[in-house]
Amino acid sequence: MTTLNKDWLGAKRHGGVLRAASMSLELPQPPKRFFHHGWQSWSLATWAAPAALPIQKPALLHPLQVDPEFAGHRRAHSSWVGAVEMDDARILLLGALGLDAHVELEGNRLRGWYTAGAGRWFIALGTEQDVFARYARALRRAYGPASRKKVPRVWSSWYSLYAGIDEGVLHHIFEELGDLPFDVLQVDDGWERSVGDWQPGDGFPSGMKHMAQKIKATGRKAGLWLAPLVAVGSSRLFREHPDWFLHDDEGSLVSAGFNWGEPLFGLDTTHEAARAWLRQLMEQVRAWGFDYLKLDFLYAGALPGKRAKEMPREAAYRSGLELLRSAMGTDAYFVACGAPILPSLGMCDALRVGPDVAGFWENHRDAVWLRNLTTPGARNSIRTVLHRMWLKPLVQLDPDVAYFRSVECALTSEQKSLVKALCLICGFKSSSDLPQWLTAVERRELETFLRSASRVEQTGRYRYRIAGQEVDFSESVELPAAPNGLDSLASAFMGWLSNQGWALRAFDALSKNNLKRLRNKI
Ligand code: 9PG
Repeated sequence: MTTLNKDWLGAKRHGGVLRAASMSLELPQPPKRFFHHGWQSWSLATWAAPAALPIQKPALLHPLQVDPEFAGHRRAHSSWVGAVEMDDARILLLGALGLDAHVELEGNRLRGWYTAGAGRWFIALGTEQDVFARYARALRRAYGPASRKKVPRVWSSWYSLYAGIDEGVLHHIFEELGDLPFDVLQVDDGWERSVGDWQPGDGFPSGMKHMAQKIKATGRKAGLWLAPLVAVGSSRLFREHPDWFLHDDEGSLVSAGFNWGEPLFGLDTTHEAARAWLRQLMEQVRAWGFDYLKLDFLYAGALPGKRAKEMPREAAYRSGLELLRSAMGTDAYFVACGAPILPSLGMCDALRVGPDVAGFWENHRDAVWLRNLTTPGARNSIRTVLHRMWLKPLVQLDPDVAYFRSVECALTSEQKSLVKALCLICGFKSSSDLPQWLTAVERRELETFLRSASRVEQTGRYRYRIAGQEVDFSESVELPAAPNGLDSLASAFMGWLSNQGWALRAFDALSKNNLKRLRNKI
């Protein structure tokens, strides 16, 4: 263990890179705030009180929303990088340059450790902007700079029709999109037979090559969503090859969470047969004609478990990503989503850096009762994305879509503007709005957004000037208060209910009804 005592803070020159299995930095007193960096795209990143974050519920979703090994950690925990704000407003940052690293705060000690031996640590003290910029530079030396490909403007099917898509409806939408300046039309979840079985489902009788051709005939690139490292229990892939999936030391399957009304399992990316299958899958989607791939639920390849080849889970994940990248080719545009942050650097063109946006601001059930800030919602997305902006030199940042419609959207125009501003700051523009749902004015606003090249300046921790206009996100990033009174009763009940597979299955059935309703609105 390398220990630096508090006198070190008074030294003239701080910072630099040290190699150690664990680090302990002594602070003069407990800090005012702690920077928590969540494990994967959807996990919360935020400044908060210097204590453990409340344990989010339901536990059933921990593998899918946070690093499950640290979901109940009793001290303030952060994946790869933590920082503290001291009394004099200076920021001390402790960040790993390796991949199997964690940071925690206990009282006046900021600690970091690697799970598999010694690794490099970056330490910096100064203003927030400065220490994060320096850490990003050190990471850039290790993992390379952000992709130099032109950031595409993307229309995606998810945030309008969700899984309720079929080829007829998509063809119709492509026609209605007309000459809106999108570079990519991306088919999201809903095309596949099943999560694990990446063949077109019943709604796509003409096949995916035909779908890609239809898109390319509009003069744009074809995009496709897949979740190659995860499978639902009912998929053929899982039933035929349970041995390709992660197991624990006792031989039980490792949970990758619950979605699509079913338990999920994560692929062992070190298993030779699974790797051959992954390679073929990527070659197949490229042969279909898709050049933009949104690979989702990638965390499933980085979960704790026993692997065919023993190695740290982050290294196993990264070798999976290396394989996916080489099989798809460097010319494909690769968006990593639901992806552990540091282990994805250098492997993808863009990285989703926050939870899903949604056509609403915040869900009281999730935010207050379940204390879960990783679920879809514009506020959750804004909060986490803003705390990941420092990653910009390392990877193109996908903050998710902006909304221009009023149909099927409960966001106020001010909230929509904040989401739009977030996209402009990231420099990544996408939308799922159905042209049929837009008024003439809204369609023009979308077009202006897609064509705009805005000058962005950061003027405070949560303040930006975009094309001369001040945007203040301070209220958006505030954390919900702990539940009390009736809310704490509801919290206990919902915590229990949301952890029941049958209840999640019932939610899924309800959402299927909603899909039918949406379909009837086209
Ligand atoms: C398709 C979607 C969209 C979306 C992705 C991902 O349970 N969860 O916490 C959860 C989070 C995100 C999520 C699904 C479930 O959405 O981010 O853009 O592609 O999958 O299913």
